[in-house]
Amino acid sequence: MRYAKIPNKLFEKNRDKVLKLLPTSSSAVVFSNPQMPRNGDEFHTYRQNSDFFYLTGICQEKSVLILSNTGEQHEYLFLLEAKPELEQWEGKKLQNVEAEAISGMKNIFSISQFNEIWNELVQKSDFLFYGLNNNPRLKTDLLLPDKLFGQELAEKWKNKDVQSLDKIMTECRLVKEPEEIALIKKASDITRQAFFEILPHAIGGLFEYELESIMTSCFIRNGAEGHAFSPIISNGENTCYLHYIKNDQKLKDGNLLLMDFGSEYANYASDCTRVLPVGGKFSTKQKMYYNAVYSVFKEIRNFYAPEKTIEAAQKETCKLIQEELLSLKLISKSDIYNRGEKPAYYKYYMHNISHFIGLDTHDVGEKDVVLRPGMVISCEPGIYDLENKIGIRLEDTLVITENGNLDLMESIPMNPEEIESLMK
Ligand SMILES: [Mn+2]
Repeated sequence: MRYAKIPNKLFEKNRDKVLKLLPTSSSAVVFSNPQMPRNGDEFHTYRQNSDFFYLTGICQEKSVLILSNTGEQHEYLFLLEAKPELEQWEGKKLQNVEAEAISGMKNIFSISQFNEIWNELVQKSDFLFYGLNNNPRLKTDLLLPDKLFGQELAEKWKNKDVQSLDKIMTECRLVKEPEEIALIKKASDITRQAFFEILPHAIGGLFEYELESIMTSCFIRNGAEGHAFSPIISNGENTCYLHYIKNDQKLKDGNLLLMDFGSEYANYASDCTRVLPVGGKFSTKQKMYYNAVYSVFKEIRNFYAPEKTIEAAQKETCKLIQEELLSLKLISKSDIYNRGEKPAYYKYYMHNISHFIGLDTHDVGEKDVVLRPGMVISCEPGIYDLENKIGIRLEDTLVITENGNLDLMESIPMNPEEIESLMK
């Protein structure tokens, strides 16, 4: 592990939360992520299934967790056998005693015993749950093993109630424990360091990917796994393309540089966006746009508090952005009244203000979830004007607190004057 050991109390708490939400006479199975093929005989760098990590802290492939309330024993962990002939090539695999220290689970078996134990538990259960990444934004044609297993369960056990575990997992993962917030803070601090390392390199002539390499180096050097998501490093016109990730253009003095990036530490994400003037000085027009987004950011950040929703924040943001667009003379009052299919602001602001952040950058939870202390969200207003090659988005990672929120990225400079003076 590259990260400091996480107290296994966290994973115990997490399992208890899920067990409490399971109806009487339930057994639930969660699989580790499969190794995803890359090309040739290579796999992509392994990343654990977020639900599996949340419940076990185990980052090894071919692992399975069962949670069941049908008998004395509530937890079963299955691991691949650490055979010398496998370890010769792949390095040491987890021993039971190590897996116990990580997860806090004592009831550990070989993966070869899974079918037998699962089938016994099924006999005693009325409800069967299978782990499934049901993120509504995930679009894939791949038939993933957890989905396949769920289909098989439903076909095989017609007399049982077979369900996906995702609603229960969402409910549990939405509110972060203090240990989780500490990990997101650590990821945010590493992201902050990368910002400062990049600052002197935001100069014409360098390529966007050279800045990416500084980021990557800073992340890895500080114990992060790497990027929580493919970083967006764009300058000029490309700042207006929301998910531009090619990062292959040359920086040009006088352009804006937009960086949407974040490190992933112990599988926890951070998410930050900053905009710099390439060469160190914003033009008058760029600064007008920048200040428009900056003032929306400051106002909407104060909106986040318990009982609010992302949906409500979105409405509020759109109102604020509309006002700014009127001041910038990008839209007129008559554009607002004579709107077409989309409101007038939509041409310049077309995305959501927030998403939840946790083990996934776009973490579980929908826009109508009522915010509670311990939830972690992004705040990211933007204005994109392709004609002027000005794309500005400003984004921090926030923790909802009893009285409002805590901005984990407050110390990453956002004030345009401060940015200019740092770049001198
Ligand atoms: Mn974001």
